[in-house]
Amino acid sequence: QSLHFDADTLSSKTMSAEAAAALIPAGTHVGMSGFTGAGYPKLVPQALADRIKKLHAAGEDFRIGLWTGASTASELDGVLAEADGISMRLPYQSDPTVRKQINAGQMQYTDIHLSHVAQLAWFGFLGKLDVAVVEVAGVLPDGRLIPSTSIGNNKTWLQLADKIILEVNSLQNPGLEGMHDIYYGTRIPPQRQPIPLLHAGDRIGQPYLEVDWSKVVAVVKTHQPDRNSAFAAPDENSQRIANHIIEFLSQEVALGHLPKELLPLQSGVGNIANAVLSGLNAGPFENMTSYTEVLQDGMLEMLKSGKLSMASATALSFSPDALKEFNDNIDFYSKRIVLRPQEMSNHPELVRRLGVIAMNAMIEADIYGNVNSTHIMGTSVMNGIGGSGDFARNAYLSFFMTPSTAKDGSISCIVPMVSHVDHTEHDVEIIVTEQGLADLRGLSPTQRARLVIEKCAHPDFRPALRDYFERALASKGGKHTPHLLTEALSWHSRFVETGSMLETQDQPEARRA
Ligand code: 0RQ
Repeated sequence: QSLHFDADTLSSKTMSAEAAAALIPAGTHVGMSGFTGAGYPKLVPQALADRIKKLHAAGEDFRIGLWTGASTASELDGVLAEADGISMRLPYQSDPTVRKQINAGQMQYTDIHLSHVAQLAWFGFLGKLDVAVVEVAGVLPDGRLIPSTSIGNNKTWLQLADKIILEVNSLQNPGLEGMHDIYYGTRIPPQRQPIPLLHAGDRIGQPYLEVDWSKVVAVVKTHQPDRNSAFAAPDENSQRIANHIIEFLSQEVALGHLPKELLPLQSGVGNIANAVLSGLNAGPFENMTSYTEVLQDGMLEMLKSGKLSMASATALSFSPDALKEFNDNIDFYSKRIVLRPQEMSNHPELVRRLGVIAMNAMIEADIYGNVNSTHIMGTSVMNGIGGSGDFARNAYLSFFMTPSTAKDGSISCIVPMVSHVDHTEHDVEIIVTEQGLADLRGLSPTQRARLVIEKCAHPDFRPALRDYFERALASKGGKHTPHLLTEALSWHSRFVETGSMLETQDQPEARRA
């Protein structure tokens, strides 16, 4: 039951996006819905961006701190960044304008594990949340809210914000009702209790979001689609990566390390992840489950084929074709999908308990198994850590995957030392490129280095990696994790200077001199 709601509440609070945007003060923290291009507000951010542009033209300062679930779309991140309206962004983004401004030093960005965001807000560590702008799929006669295609941090935003603006999107499928599971049992320490979820498909909460309607200052009606980006068909490298993983999982089943239906799958975003899921869909495993963050096309196909019996996530991020399949058969899918707040979909306690198999893409790994998921050449952020850390550290098996080279072969994705660390050698178990798979479990750093070089590096870079490692081992430094400190990041600086990590003929000699 939602507080302060009666028959007139909805109509009395309904207004235009412009009128609603006018209720957001300058300098505030605004928590918006949205996760991987799903369930973000479609009209209020645009109206706010227009207002900000006018105020800037009149010489007034106006920026907000923008908090979301994860990445949104050009109608949210894009327009607000173009209006120079964001002072601080958290916790994950993938928008080209936002990225450009962060890397130009014009926008502050704090990149946070996605499961941590809600608790950090509750602890008060992020400051006060002033306004929530949340898309919902509908409002029940008693005032409770039917969540949209993502939940993300919406429960927390609605509970913590002083003022709430709701976008009610009539284009979202009414059949979403009942798919969500909002757990209201979270507490902050020392009141915390175990979370009563034992299987990936368990429901431990309720299908609706509660809201205190005395805080709702505006309701805006919308009828707009989510971002719905299409995926490229899996390329050869992605397929090879997928094949290595499936072969490895089959061996693990044969060894008795995994049950034949595997353990709940987590799959990151992007084309490699989708290729792995396509491979699993065509592969030998039956009756699989998933406990993941974002449900993309690949998992929908697995649900359709019956290979996946159920899927848990916090967002539905589909291509236009997959969205049509989902909408046309929502009765089938809604029985097999549970959407949860991101603090639950990514919860370390649950990931550990369920024994999730985590599969995430990366930018680069080093020979010792440290992984960089976020930074190009150590300084420019790409997207953010997202949920990869939530899953990698707590998973039963933790895979990181990448093609062995980037930018037409000029960059090796296996390097002597990563230029930024998101996942340390302690959190990374299996590294996979199209060249092969390195199973690092139980190995020492030097054992890992030999395996990563031989199995994962591209042949164009393998000799130089062997050379680096052998010279590091022969140097007077420690033999546990051998490095040549003056050379460890030279591959990156060579790329910055010359546009390639590949050595020219005379470089190795020059370096040894
Ligand atoms: O550049 O866009 O200019 O072409 O990085 O690389 O190969 O297209 O791979 O789209 O899967 O992204 C790690 C960024 C991979 C992503 C990352 C360049 C490459 C290209 C993208 P262009 P690809 P993907 C849970 C999991 C963190 C969050 C996460 C990511 C661009 O997967 O953000 O794991 N992960 N979430 O050319 C320089 C290298 C490079 C490189 C690739 N070594 N050096 N550039 N690129 N390798 C889900 C969520 O949290 C939502």
